[in-house]
Amino acid sequence: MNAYKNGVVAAAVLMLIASLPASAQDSSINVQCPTGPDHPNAKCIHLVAGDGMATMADDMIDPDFGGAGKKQYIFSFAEVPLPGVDGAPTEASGNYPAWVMQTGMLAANAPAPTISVDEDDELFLSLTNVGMTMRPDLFDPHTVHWHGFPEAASIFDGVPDSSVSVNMGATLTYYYNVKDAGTYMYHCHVEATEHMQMGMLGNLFVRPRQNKLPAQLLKGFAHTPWDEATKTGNRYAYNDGDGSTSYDVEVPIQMGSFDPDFHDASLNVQPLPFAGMRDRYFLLNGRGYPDTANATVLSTTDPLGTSHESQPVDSLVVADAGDRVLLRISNLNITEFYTLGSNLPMQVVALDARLLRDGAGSNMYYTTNSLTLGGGQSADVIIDTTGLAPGSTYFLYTTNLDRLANDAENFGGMMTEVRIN
Ligand SMILES: [Cu+2]
Repeated sequence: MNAYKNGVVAAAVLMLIASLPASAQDSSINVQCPTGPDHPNAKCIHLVAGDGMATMADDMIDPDFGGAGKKQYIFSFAEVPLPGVDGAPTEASGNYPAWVMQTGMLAANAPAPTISVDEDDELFLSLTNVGMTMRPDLFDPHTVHWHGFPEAASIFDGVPDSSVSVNMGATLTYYYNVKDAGTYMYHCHVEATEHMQMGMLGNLFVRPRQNKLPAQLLKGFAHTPWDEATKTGNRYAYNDGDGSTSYDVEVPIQMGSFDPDFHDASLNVQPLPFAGMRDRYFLLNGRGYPDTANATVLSTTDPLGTSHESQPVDSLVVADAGDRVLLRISNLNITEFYTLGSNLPMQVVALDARLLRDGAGSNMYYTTNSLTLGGGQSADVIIDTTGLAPGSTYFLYTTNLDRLANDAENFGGMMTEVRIN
């Protein structure tokens, strides 16, 4: 290209930049959220990636942080409002990028915010890396990797070898054209062993288009479409065609665990004990029992004195007798297999986001009292509470009994309650 052409291209690029809105021009912290007839099912989410603190379910009191429960240093994601929503500044004000950095610092959640989308949605997921406040020596990028999910393009897969990662102070908007219903999970894939042990793990659900089907009989099952406003109608885990995955109550159950020595080494800028990794806090959705059965959001005060909602997702199952409870179970642990057991029969209708059907379309569902998943696996389980006595309580618990513990304290860990109203 000759010098004249270079000059023309440079001028054209300058004109293009000059025509962009001020916020996009001034900052790499922004969201893309298209509207209009080309994107009737667009859904936009803004996640930040960084660090934070979470509270474990033991009685340990750390003099540096106060309050009962070991304060665990984590890396993870948090959701921040879109521009102009819920008190966030508009992009036109020019204040949104600074607000995102302020709001996102030390705001990490365990687990990462639950993402639930409908089949046929277009998801525009903007990820901003706000850096690790307690580890300013780290320059780690982050990504979002949807585990086992068909992608629109490999650049949105989040595996750093084959797609781009998001550096500090930068944003990437991931695009997903959501096609297959199921129970998935997501995590950061940068330095995956470290970032996943540190907590960059979240629940991800895709709800089937069968929920929106006009009222009709599905092989004898009387279907009415789900209405989110009135919470009436039928909902399903999958496009089953026969109502066999319908449910009344939906509960995410992400099994996991933390090695406090690894997290403390990270907070204290020490060599990380990869080879000696040994998890001692056993968790459902980032909490040990009895916190798993606490229906409130858990908050943790960060080392700078600000309280953040650190563990928003409880695992308490509350149902009326006769309800069908859908457990969306996953394991994203990097070292351990986990077994979840119950004295209630659990009907497994799907594994790894695939409905259990044989080649002839017959149901291959099975009923069990224990389910074992390795890291990266998921299962959809339905518990039918017909006939259970109102006021009774049942348990979901790991049958690896040494994991019913919060570090050194027994009678905790990977367990939660099923309460019948
Ligand atoms: Cu990461």
